[in-house]
Amino acid sequence: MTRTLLSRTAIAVLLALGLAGPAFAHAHLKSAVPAVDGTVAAAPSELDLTFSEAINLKLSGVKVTGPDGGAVATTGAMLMNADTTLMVALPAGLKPGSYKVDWHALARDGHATHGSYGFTVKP
Ligand SMILES: [Cu+2]
Repeated sequence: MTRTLLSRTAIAVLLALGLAGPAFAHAHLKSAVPAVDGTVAAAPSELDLTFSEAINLKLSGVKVTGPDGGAVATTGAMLMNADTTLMVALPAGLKPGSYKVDWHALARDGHATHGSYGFTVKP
């Protein structure tokens, strides 16, 4: 009796773990505009970061560093595409050079992820 109950519990736990896997994935950066490590001919007016999962706007964000090492002010962060794409506006007329984007994201399962990439604005 006890043994049957234990194995039933074990099976239930294994099933729950197996089913929980895909539903509780972390938010990984899938793509970005401008592209990760890409070069653009004109100064972009916004950044779009698309994640593998829906993210929490208040607990996600980006820090952009310009060619001179200074912080670039971003504004108007919002989510699109069923909350998987984070969009932030950039100041007009970004100077040519290399930019670094440090991002952090909180997925709906409560897991935080972060990373960084660069993009270049052509002279
Ligand atoms: Cu997760």
